[in-house]
Amino acid sequence: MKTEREKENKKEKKIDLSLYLVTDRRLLQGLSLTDLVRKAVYGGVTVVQLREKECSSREFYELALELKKIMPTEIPLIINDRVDIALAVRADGVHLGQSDLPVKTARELLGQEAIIGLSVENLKQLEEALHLPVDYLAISPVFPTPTKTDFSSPAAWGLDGLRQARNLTELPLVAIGGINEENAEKVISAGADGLAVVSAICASSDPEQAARALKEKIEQARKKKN
Ligand code: TZP
Ligand code: MG
Repeated sequence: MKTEREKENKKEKKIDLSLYLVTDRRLLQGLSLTDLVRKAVYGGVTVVQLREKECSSREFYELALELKKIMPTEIPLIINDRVDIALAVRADGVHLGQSDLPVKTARELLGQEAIIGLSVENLKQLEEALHLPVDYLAISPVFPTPTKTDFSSPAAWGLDGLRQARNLTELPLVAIGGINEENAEKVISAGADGLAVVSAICASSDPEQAARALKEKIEQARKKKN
């Protein structure tokens, strides 16, 4: 059953979460961040999240401004963790983890229009999130991944966990962690509304083609479902 909060959120925005790029400059194969994002957008990504774990606030801010300049307005720019940066650059939204600012505080600061996503690492966090003013949840990590290892829960969700999450909520779900061309269809078939990837696009020598191939898998999986 949908909570009042879920109903409210559903009414508010339509976000295409199909192919959600999470950036990591450390993995780029000789491209600048803006070139990576340009190519990924040509290849079909539908959301871009700027994720920076090591740089100064000033650098984060400037990178976000650069991305905003080159991204088509219909592709949302989401800032990882930092509500202040999202506000400063007027990004489309923020993606929060369990140890970032509380979702309610972020919502108060960013307003109703902003897109707010939250990573959930286990069922307890998912159940708690159903009462929060979020627009989507990231099921994190769906598979183990070397790209991020500091999870509070020891086990990855797996496809069964993702199916279980799907049965508990109608909130949009993005799966993240270890997703690639090989497993993309299975992840969509298990109930994800979208795939969030870091290395499958950032570490590719051809990010445009990598995005296109993932997008095709998503479309194929959706066709099989219907
Ligand atoms: N959050 C959960 S898993 C992850 C993040 C940022 C990293 C995913 O990276 P990859 O390379 O797509 O497995
Ligand atoms: Mg975070």
